[in-house]
Amino acid sequence: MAPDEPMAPAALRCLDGSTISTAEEWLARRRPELLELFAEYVYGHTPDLSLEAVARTHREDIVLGGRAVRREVDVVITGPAGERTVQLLLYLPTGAKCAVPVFVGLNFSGNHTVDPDPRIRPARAEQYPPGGQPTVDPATAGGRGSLAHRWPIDMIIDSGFGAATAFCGDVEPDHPEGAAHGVRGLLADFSQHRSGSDWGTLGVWAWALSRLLEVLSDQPGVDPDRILAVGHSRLGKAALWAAAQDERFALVVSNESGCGGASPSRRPFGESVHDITSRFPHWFCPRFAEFAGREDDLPVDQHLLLAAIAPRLVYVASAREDLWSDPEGERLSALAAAPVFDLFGADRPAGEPAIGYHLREGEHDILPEDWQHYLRFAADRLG
Ligand code: GTR
Repeated sequence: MAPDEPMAPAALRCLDGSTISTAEEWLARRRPELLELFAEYVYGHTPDLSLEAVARTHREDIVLGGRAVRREVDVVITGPAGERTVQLLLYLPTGAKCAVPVFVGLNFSGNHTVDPDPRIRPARAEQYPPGGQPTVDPATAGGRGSLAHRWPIDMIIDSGFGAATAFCGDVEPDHPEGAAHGVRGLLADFSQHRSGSDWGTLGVWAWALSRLLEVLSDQPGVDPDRILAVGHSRLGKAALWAAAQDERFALVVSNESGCGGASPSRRPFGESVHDITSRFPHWFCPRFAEFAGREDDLPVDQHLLLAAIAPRLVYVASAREDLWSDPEGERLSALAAAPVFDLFGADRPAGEPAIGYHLREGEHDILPEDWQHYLRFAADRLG
């Protein structure tokens, strides 16, 4: 793809060649077609799971000098082959006069890395990839608060929002054999063998985000109509796929989600389909790997994932030195999705861009500076 070519495939043209010109046509025809294509070729189909998710409050504490309540909620997921607990860490402002919007996202290394408070239960060793060096030492919980900069809870609370997070390894450990030790292992017909359009870890993480949304919707103090998905990098890919499928998410933030997230697969820059499917074969459906080196044959590209979220809110963020994620590609994707948001443009004040975007200086990470943008965008747009 040359840099100034329009991004293919065209957002407003259906597979049968017909053109979409209204919001109604988009919702009735093109969006369902795109969701099916992303399931078939990229992430795999999300099955209708016969799994029950029940929430139980484990403990509640007043934190941040009285400005927030922190709840640890156990989300117990039960299937024919057993049960699994996803620990949800939820912070809500104590001073709110009404139910607040809440950001929800998975974290990389355990809830105890988000907040140094020793009362938070550490993640267990088996939730990490075997042999992979976890960011923290799960045995001693030595990494308490080590990733707190990614979750600036005080800033989020003081802006009138709530924040909720759970460890991605609680849902399913991040390695090729992780499925057996996660949610998929609870299914009666679980098999480690996958083919074609069978879902992968990103699909399972996205599924879990929808379960967390349901749990949050029932929590006192949370506004169920303003639950906002957020994710960094691989977890940003999962957040986008969750929000594309589940219209209950009012907004999604993609922080440097890169290849398989906001960056176009067709752009020969940064991580390629070959790179990502060789290193992380478990993330996508097996079929996605067949497009390594022939990305132009994919019937979708990632700007269409952003478009599938319209007219709900989307924010894409990049970092200048994070070349592996292709910051320019992420920006071009957001631009290429804009015509779809414009179909719904009557709902937006003139001149307001459809999708939020920023490029900050620095490397691959999610920083308080990024959150400042997300909080401002969400406050402006959610009303
Ligand atoms: C990298 C991977 C990226 C991105 C990143 C992350 O190794 O190649 O696609 O997901 O990990 O999640 O931090």
